[in-house]
Amino acid sequence: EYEILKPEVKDGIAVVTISRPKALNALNTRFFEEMDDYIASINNDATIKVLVITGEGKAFVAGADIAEMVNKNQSEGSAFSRLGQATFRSLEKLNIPVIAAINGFALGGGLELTMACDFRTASTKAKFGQPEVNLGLIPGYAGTQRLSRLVGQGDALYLLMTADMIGADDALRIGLVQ
Ligand code: DAK
Repeated sequence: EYEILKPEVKDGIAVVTISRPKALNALNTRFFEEMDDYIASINNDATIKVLVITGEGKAFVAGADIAEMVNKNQSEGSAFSRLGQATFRSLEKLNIPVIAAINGFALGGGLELTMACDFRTASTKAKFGQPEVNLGLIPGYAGTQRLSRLVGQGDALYLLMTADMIGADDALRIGLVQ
């Protein structure tokens, strides 16, 4: 039983909706546990040919769950970071195409999640950013690495160091979305 993920399958296409709209689908420990389980189930199902990931409401994912992170000490923070890195690595290694269907805010850990997918598609309402620096953090889930590979070092540093949010047109222009 998932609390956060809403999975569906139709004609070999799996669509999983991240559904915690009251917190703009922010990523907490429960999300990573459910996503690990879900990825394993997709891996074991040869009838599924494509996976689409999207978010419910006005956000795709507005980042890691700040309310959960704020109480962590150094070793707990480190474990939370490694947990997300492992989940996103498993997603990246899935042997079917994975598409992020970005319906709204994709910030921080949310943008990192999209970058572990093979393709990113965006609605005109989508907003992208790496605002970790505003919290005194750097991205915890390998976003620094994936972002610079996708868009080049200049635009990656711009997003990481300014925390600016960009819209879908600019994301398309810099090659962040297809
Ligand atoms: N976490 C938890 N709750 C969040 C959230 C988040 N990231 N983003 C939004 N929410 C909650 C809000 O607190 C609010 O809850 P209530 O007050 O209603 O209870 C609800 O979602 C609706 O949000 P807003 O009222 O703020 O909605 P608006 O449309 O006015 O604004 C916004 C939307 C996306 C501009 C705004 O919510 C916002 O700025 N959100 C925070 C964005 C953000 O800073 N995200 C975090 C990025 S940092 C690491 C591990 C992980 C990470 C880094 C390091 N290590 C352990 C090393 C990852 C970091 C990040 O992802």
